[in-house]
Amino acid sequence: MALTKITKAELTKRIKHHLNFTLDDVTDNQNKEAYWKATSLAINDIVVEKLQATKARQQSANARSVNYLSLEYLMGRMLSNNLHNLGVYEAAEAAVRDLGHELSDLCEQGADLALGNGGLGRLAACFLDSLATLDYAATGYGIHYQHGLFKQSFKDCRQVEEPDMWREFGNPWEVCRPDAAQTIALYGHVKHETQADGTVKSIWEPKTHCKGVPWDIPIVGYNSATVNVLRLWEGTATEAFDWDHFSDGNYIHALKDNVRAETVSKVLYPKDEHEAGKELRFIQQYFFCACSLKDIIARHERSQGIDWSAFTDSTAIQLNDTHPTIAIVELMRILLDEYDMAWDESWAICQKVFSYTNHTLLPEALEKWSVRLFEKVLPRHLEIVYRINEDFLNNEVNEKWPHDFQMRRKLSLIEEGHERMVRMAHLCVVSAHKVNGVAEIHSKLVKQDLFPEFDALWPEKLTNVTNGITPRRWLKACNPKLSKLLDKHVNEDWAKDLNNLSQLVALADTPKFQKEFMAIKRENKVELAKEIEQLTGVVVSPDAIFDVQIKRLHEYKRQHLNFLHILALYSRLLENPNLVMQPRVFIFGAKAAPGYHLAKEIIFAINKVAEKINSDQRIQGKLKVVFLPNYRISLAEKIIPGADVSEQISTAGKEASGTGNMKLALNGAVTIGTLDGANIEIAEEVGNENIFIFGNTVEEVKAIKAQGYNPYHFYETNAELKKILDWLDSDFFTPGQPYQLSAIKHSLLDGGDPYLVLADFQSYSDAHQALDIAYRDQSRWARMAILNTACMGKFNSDRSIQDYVENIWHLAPCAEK
Ligand code: 26V
Repeated sequence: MALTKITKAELTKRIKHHLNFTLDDVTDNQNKEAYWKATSLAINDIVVEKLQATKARQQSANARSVNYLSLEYLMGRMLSNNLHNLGVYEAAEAAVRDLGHELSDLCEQGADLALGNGGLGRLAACFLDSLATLDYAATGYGIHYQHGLFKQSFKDCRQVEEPDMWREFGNPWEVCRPDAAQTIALYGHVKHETQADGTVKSIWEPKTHCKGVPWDIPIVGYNSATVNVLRLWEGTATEAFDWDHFSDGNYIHALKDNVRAETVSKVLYPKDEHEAGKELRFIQQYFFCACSLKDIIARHERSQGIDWSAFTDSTAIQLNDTHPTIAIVELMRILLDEYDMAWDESWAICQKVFSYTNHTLLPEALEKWSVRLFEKVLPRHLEIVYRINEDFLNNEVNEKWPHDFQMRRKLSLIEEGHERMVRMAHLCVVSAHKVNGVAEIHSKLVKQDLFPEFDALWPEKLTNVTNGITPRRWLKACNPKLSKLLDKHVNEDWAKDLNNLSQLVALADTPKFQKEFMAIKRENKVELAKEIEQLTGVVVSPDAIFDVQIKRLHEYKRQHLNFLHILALYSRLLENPNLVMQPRVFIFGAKAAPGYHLAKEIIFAINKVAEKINSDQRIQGKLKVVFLPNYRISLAEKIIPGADVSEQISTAGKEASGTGNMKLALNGAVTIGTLDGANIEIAEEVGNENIFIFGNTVEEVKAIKAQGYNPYHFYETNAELKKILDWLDSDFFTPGQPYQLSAIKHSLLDGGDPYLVLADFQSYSDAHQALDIAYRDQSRWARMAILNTACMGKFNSDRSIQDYVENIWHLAPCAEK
């Protein structure tokens, strides 16, 4: 029963049941919220049945499973996705219509689960979808943050942050499981006891404890029998703690402890400049790793008893970036201290179980924690880290590079300096059996530039798994019109095997198909234009090119390069109002980390410039700029189907992969991008004539930096660039208040332009000109757009998961017989 069979009548009955008995809310027929909830609860009943069957099947098969440890999951909304994956969307649509509602409206209700910052968190969500779709036994582990990523609005063109209140109206999909709560220890000190045999045993005497209560969210596979679980831990005080104080009559004190324990899962940290030193973040990491490991071990024990040799057969643990690295040390501690296992045996188990994905090369983003903090919060774990380091340096490093002090210093898990730091990535690479990057170029740079010595030590360890996206959410559910067209022209189920879209290649030159394809793009643009007007008040024409840059705001992603090009276009239009060009709408969506000053200045500058350009009659509506507030999954789902152009313009070598690039191309947007991250593989798939590549390559970037880069050279030799940069110092966009936009100019010239914005400007501008010409040839553009959709098969996250399964996790599917 891969596809759930349920009739409209049955669904109607179940929805009514929940309206009556769960929500006690039948009076207001217009209450969309109530109908959304009742529909979700009705669907969840089906999901839970499948979940129970999945558990039983996986248990009886003794299925080897992967445990995905991630501090972030960007799940978005769940109703539409679950309906599509169950194959009951149409039935639900009919049922809901009978009750007086449009299902698409109800699918817009409910919180958008934003328990993550960006690409890394969304990747985790896509991977869970694919794991269930391919019938693999898998559990996602993370934190049940009370507040996810902040809500963004603009006030006087500046970003304002407000707390995300996603739990305000409840989440019909999740269920609390107090029976599976875990208690973990923190702080305190280590006692050393000499044993009868003369060995010394370390005994951790913690100062405090914290309880983790799990919330389970079901993960429904597409057209499969599997429903897996995402288990998110919430922090609470332990009962023992509470009752002690309570019986003292010290109720207030007891509550205070409660508050402290709850702080652990209070808020998701936004990607910020300085993460080191944040004790709470470190505790969050340990809290969820320790709870998850106890849960994994308990699950193993339930099925196979305490058999550690079987443990490595049944369990794989994937670390999503270095954030859950402490899990490695925690498993060592459990084996050594709680199960009295020998060091070598414990170490062998850890190495077999763990693997690690690297998601960034940016030096400032590579996690380090101070030895001081480690010692304070997890004193026993620090001892273990020291021992791992000692063994590594004295054995592996010393054998390969005997008495090479420099090499020891370079590879050590401990960075020496005025503050000694634990290098989490080194700890991962030393401990894991596989380390992967997330796109070909990124993995190559991980080997060559980031960890060349580790690669020399263990040539098989470092590998690549190119990222992917789930075509269920990112095409089937978010772009129903295009989906219907694909259903008509593609023989097999493309949402299961995206490679089937290659059948469209044969149609790319057919005028009739081109017309159908572009008519849908236009309808989607009309929808998007409405959304834009609603969100910003700006009216845009669907005949313009919709040029989209949606991603976190960061200098390396170069929203300011896009911004400079907009200024150049504006300048050209002012100089020549009759300039022949297709009208263009530049659409931005991005949140800046609250502490990232320049990123916020870039948002301000784009909004300020947008104000002037959008109301300038002289340019006859040829140029519009909109910055959509509160970019998140549900907004992405509206923007992507209506995009013509996808901006993927990071400095070569900086964007590990990117996944927005894949989502936009899949929906028929043409990429303008650098040879960076997955753009390179996208170009390989679609062909160079169907993508606009510009800018310096990784090698050229390196050469420019090695020579000593001088941004002033471009300022002084490019008159247009000089003019627009000088605008930023004037009051042209901020009447009466000059210098308000100067921060960008300053960072590009005197700040040294670390991301080579000026070096790539001309090439970017030329690529845009070529793009404009291509767009005006409607049939040529239609062909490009179709081929982009047709050639995205490789970027199905099912393919990524299959790569992980074959090269790293070694799972077998556990499907229904
Ligand atoms: C972390 C930080 C931390 C502090 C300073 C600024 C900064 C900038 C970037 C990061 C990256 C964190 C890891 C991450 O989210 N990487 C993203 O992972 C995606 C999924 O693999 C990938 O597509 C993106 O290219 C990559 O940036």
